[in-house]
Amino acid sequence: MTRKMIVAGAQLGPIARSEPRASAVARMCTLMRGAHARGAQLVVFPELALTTFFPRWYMEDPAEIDAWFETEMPNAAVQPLFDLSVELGLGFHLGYAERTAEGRHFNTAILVEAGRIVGKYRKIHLPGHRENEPWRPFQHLEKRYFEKGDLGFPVFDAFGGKTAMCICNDRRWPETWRVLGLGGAELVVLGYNTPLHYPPAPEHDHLQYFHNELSVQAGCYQNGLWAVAVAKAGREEGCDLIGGSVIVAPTGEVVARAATSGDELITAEIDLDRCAEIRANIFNFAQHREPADYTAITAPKPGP
Ligand code: CDT
Repeated sequence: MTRKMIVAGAQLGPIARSEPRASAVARMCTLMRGAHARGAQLVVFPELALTTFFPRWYMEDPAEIDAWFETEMPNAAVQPLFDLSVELGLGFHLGYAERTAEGRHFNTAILVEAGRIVGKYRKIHLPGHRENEPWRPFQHLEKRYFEKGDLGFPVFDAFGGKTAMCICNDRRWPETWRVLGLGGAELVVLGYNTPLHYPPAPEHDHLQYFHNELSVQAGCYQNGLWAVAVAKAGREEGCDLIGGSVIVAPTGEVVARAATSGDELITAEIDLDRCAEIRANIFNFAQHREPADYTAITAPKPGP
């Protein structure tokens, strides 16, 4: 049986603070229909895809904060995505803010096959800060609004292979990719919201697109897997978010790249069997890894 399939990245342009979920979902449904027309079996949406990137604002009122979170998945607002998944036989990956029944808050992503949730991940590397920092032109308060994910880095039997997720800042960490690679992942899907301007080190602003591709390409090559990395892009509430959504092969080569900062589909045919080109050779973990010399990687981190 062939392990080839067409995957799509559904980049989203800006979502306004006032834009209702129904509007974002309608845009996503249009992209799903486009992906289906191109023969895709899986479409990947960005991180926190249902709303504007709300961690850019400092909030104290719990009710105001909770309004950005989903308490059920699926729910009425996102049901059209699930219905379309069944109608088109098209799976999807969706990032959203999750509030659990116990009142815990996570930056979450799911995998949906034929309208059914088959995988869930909660973001582990939470960037930014906890308190208001008025010197910044915009905040990045993920450490305030989310708990660190508690599901580890799971790998799922989905879409005909071993499929896994990470979210935005996770992609910059080699540990993310290596743990997923060790778990057997053949395809990693991820969404991101990456501002063009990084207030603590603005001298790196011109490198944002480069660092995105560098991270994803290295993760793919060094672990012999495919990735679909998808942006929320464009000028959102005065904050420029990079686009640059990409599909990357196990060789590290970019096989599809977005050209705009708006709603845009990218697609590629991927062959999961190509992971072996790397895994049976240069990065044959069983033959060549030396974990006894890597203990510093898992040593407890020093205090803050
Ligand atoms: N969403 C997210 O994780 N964004 C970060 C921005 C840089 S850290 C403030 C990223 O790694 O792209």
